[in-house]
Amino acid sequence: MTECIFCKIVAGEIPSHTVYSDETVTAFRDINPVAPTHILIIPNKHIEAVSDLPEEDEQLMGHLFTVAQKLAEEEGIAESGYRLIINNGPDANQVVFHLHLHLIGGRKMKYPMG
Ligand code: DGP
Repeated sequence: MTECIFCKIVAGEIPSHTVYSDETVTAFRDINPVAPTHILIIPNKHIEAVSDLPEEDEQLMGHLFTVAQKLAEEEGIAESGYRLIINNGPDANQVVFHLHLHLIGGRKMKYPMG
């Protein structure tokens, strides 16, 4: 798993602007933000995509969302709203194959995307 860029971020081997971390989850600012707040929330363990999520990690997925909720409060976007996105596979343009939840907010977004 050493070639995974997000595993390297978790390990502190490459720099990131980390905004949250605990034993199971790390969150850091996206290198290419599409909105004033754009944070990636990832499991520390390597899971490639939702398609590969083991049933035993259901709780871990829930934790990604409660971390998102906490970060949205900290970013001041809990009231104005935010979008949570998980891209899964080629048609969804998943680029990094380490499961991640995008937390995007701080501007009015188009519906359904953009
Ligand atoms: P996705 O299409 O869901 O796989 O999005 C991957 C996101 O990861 C994309 O918005 C850019 C971001 N990203 C890729 N490499 C790095 C990196 O090295 N550092 C940070 N902070 N973000 C990265």
